[in-house]
Amino acid sequence: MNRRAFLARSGAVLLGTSSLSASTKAPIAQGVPVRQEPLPYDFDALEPYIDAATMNVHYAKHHAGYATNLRTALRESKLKCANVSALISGLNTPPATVTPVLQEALRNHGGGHVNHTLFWRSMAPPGTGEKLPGGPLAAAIQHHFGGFDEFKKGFAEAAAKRFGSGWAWLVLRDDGKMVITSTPNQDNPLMAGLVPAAEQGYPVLGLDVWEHAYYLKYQNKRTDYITAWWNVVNWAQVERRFAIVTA
Ligand code: MN3
Repeated sequence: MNRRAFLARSGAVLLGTSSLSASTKAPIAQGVPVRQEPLPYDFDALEPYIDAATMNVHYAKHHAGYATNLRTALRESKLKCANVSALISGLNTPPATVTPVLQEALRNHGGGHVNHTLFWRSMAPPGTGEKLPGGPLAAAIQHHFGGFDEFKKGFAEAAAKRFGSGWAWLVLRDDGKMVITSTPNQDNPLMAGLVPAAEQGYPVLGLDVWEHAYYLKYQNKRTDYITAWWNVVNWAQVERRFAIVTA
């Protein structure tokens, strides 16, 4: 992971350093502010694939908790942060005010906040968007995986096989390859030096496979949740993120 390249692309303000933010022409849409964005749809809008009760507790309790704890950790670290994506990509080499305990808190809650922000953005009410990815993203999936069905199978496998809590990802690596990866807990592929090199890259799509994401409706049947989730993927938004990371 090339941190400088990430900062340039994201227009980020990292750890109080603002020199990159004004001059870059890179779009900031990949950035994640420290506060929760409003959900772009109602809690019940993803029914029947993701139920309203799960959405409510997931957004208003789990994600809200990560965001609150992130702000506490930033305050205790004496850090200002305009873009949490940039923060977590540089967490391996934090300033001296960040103790190991605070670094761990920023990793868990900063990761949790970024991951969930990307997750909400990546979904839309069923039937309202494209059923399949199009444009350059479709071409890239064809090139790197041999087809959409092959990609879908590999991604679903990564999500199903993640032991315990974590995420499955479609990422674009610095070497230009698109790969499917998986991270434990709230780790994110942007966390250079904290996640294994093979898992690193710019997230294009992520799926939450913590039990809190599906247990109320699907109980132990994680694969049913994964199968259902494809119906609410917002491909237009995923294509947009792909355009940003390949710009
Ligand atoms: Mn979650």
